Amino acid sequence: MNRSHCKRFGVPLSFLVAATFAIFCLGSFSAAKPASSAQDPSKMVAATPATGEEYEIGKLRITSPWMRATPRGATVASGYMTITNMGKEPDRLLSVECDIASTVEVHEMSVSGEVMKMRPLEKPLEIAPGSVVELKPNGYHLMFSRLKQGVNQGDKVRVTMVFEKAGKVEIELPAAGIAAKGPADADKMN
Ligand SMILES: [Cu+2]
Repeated sequence: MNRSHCKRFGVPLSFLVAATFAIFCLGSFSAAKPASSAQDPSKMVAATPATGEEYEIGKLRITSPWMRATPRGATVASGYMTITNMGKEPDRLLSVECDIASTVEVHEMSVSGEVMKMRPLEKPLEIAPGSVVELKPNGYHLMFSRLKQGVNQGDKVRVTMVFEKAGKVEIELPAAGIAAKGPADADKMN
């Protein structure tokens, strides 16, 4: 083909690529919401957007990791994510480490009278085969205590998680705003 022909299509083509990319991004975002509450893990895998904030380790998939920025002087923070077990055997979260906190525990919420309280799990968090375990506000969460530094919005906090079968994985929790109710990405879109 001749040169002028190529040139004529240069601009519309790049526009087309940009538009396709934008549509893809929007599509990924809208697909992300139902995925976090999906109960069928096979469906969830198909719907998981390739945002880069997902990790596969053995038979486990970790999606939508996030946390909130901490208020000034805070000594604790909590972290959230969704863990899917695509395997046929249960796995358990044995330990979690993070440079910004002296201890990291998995907490659960319980209602005592009319007050919601949190407490460390007595046994390691189990991810049953084929199940989706959500760590989210008012539910299971990673509890970072004795913080060595505050967390600012936009930070990516590196966390090492050790699973009984899947082994060790290092993930990043992007920090949303102090009052965020969902992952950092959702926060940005709002
Ligand atoms: Cu807690």
